Amino acid sequence: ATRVPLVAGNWKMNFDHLEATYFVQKFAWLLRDAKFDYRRCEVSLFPAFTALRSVQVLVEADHLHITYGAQSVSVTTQGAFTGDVSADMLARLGCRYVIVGHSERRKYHPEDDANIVDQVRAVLAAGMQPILCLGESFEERRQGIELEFAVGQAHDVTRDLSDEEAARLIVAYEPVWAIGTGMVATPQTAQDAAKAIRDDLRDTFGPHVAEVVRILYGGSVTSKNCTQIIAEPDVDGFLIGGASLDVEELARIARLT
Ligand code: G2H
Repeated sequence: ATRVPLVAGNWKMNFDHLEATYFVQKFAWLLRDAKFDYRRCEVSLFPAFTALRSVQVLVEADHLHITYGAQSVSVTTQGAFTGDVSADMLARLGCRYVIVGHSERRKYHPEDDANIVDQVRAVLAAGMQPILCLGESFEERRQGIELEFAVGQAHDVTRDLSDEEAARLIVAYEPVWAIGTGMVATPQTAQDAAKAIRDDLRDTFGPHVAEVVRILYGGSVTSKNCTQIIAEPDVDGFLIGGASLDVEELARIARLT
């Protein structure tokens, strides 16, 4: 496959704009020292809204090859929506991606599949790419229905997209039981889910979309487990939470991916 792997650091609600600036500078130095090839593997950071402008200024001033995006987005374009941030605002900050439907958003905010579909549409309409997060909880896994569940989530959110829109998707398979728990999925589990999701994309949109869409694994990824998981043919990178807060660890994962 010609898919360039993506290492995405989801900082969640960590790092203010000064900490983010310091992190990005150090991260860029570490990768430069390691002669990191950004064409071989893309690295992307997901700061809080308050740090995005600082990251943009630094990336542009220093001509960094790091991409970045936001962790969520409003489904509306403008107006009386106190506390929300629109997709156009994010696009103007140079965001390439927006994480959509992370399990923490589904849990702590009223984000259901309908809202997530609208976020995906808003991100695409603003010229960015959604990183659609999904994955089963422990209960579905216990019942043995984890693949149907994850594929169903992907299918329900994406089925009404055009082929052109679907080709710009990124999917992050993040089993809820693996998020922040230290219980990483086995490489085979990650591969099985990624393959099932890719097969469904092929059935819905055809071989081109199935070939180009990157499918990430997320959930307790570290430099100790990333090498085995990325060796799987349908896993195209990682969405990394806890380990992305340690700059040396994130640089290590990028080098190993
Ligand atoms: C899953 C992941 C990042 P962590 O939420 O999206 O977090 O790597 O801490 O499990």
